[in-house]
Amino acid sequence: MKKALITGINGQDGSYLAELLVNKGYDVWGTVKRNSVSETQTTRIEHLREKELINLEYADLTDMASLVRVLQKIQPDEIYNLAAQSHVRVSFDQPIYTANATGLGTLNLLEAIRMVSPNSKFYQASSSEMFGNNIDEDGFQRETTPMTPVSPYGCAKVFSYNICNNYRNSYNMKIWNGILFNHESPRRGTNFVTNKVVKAAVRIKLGLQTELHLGNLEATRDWGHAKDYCEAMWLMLQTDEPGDYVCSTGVSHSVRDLCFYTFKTLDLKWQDYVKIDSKHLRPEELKDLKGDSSKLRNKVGWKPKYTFETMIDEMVEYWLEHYKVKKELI
Ligand code: NAP
Ligand code: G4F
Repeated sequence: MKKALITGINGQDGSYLAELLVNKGYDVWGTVKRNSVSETQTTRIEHLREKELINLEYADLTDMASLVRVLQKIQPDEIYNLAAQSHVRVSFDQPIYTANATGLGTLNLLEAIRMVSPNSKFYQASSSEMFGNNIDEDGFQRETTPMTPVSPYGCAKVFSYNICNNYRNSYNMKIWNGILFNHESPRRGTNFVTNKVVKAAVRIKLGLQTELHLGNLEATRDWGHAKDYCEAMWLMLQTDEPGDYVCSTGVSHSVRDLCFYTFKTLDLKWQDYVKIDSKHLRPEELKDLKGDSSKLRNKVGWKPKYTFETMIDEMVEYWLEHYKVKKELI
C-alpha cells in the first residue's frame, strides 16, 4: 500500500485529492493547522475522518520541526504540498505571512524531505498567478511563458517554483511543479469570486440577500473544476520523469460572464444586484489568464471532465441544497 502525505488536506484541493487517493487504495495522511475551533480543522474532510479513511497530523509550513516530525513518522512515497496562504487579495494585506507560508514554507518542507525522506516523490502546487500579465502571442500562457508576478502571493509562488527546480537539479530529488490555473468547486472558499457569486445569487433568489459587492468585472480567468485538477496532480506523479506541467481548460471567461451565467441560471438579471466596491480591487491586477495544457494532455493523458457551465451548475445545486431548496421549486 502506497503512503501519501497531503499538506493542507482540509483545503479545497486537499479534500478532493484525499478522496481520490483513498479510492485508489493509498494510506492517506494529511497535515492540519491548529485552530481554536477544532471543527474548522476538518470541515471539508469530516466524511473521510469519521470513517477513519485518513490520518491527520498537526503541522505548519512555517514550523520546520513539525514537518520533520511528520515525515519521520510517515516516510511517504508521495508528498503533495497543497498548503498555502492562497488568497491573492489577502496577500496584499499580509505580504510577510504570505511569503513565509507560501514561499519559505515550501523550502522548509524541501529541506525536511532532503534530510528525512529524500526518495519521496514531491508535488508542488504552483500557480498561473506566477505569470502575472505576460501572455504569449497566441493569447495563452504555457510552461515557457515568462513569470513576472503582480502580487505578494504570486511572488511567493515563484520563489517556491524556482526552489523546487533548484532542488530537483541540485539533489536529483523527484519534484513536479503543477502550474494550475484557477479551479473551483462547491468546496471553494466563499471569498474567491466564483463561489462568492454563486452563493450570493442563490441567496438573492431566496430573498436572503439584496446586493452583491464585487471588484474588477473585466478580469478573465481560465476556470476549471478542482476534482479534474486533483486528478492531474496524481497523474503527474505517476510519470517517470519529474517536470513542470500547466493544467488548464484553455477556455476563459470574464467575471462579468460569470455573473451573467450564474444569475441567468436562476432567472435573474445580474445588473439588478451587482455593485462595484473598491475594497475588492487589488493594488495591481492580473488581467487575463488562459492556459495551454498541451504538454499535460499529450504526455500524461489528462483531460478535464467538467466545463465552466457544468461546474457552475454543480455549485448552484450545492447552494440550493444547502438552503434546502429544490431547483424545480424556484
Ligand atoms: P485552500 O482551500 O486555501 O487550502 C489551503 C490549505 O492550506 C488549507 O487547508 C489551509 O489551512 C492550509 N494552510 C494555510 N497556511 C498554512 C500553513 N502555514 N501551514 C500549513 N497549512 C496551511 O487552497 P486550494 O484552493 O485548495 O489550493 C491548494 C494549493 O494550490 C494552494 O497552495 C494554492 O495556493 C494552490 N493553487 C490553487 C489554485 C486554485 O485555483 N484553487 C490554483 C493554483 C494554485 P486553514 O484552512 O486551516 O488555513
Ligand atoms: O477568485 P479570485 O480571488 O482568484 P485569483 O485571484 O485569480 O486567485 C486564485 O487563482 C490563482 C490561480 O491563478 C491561485 F493561485 C490562487 O491561489 C487563487 O486560487 O479572483 C479572480 C478574479 C480576480 O481578477 C479578481 O480581481 O476575480 C476578480 N474579482 C472581482 N471581484 C474578485 C472580486 N475576486 C474576489 N476574490 N472577490 C471579489 O469580490
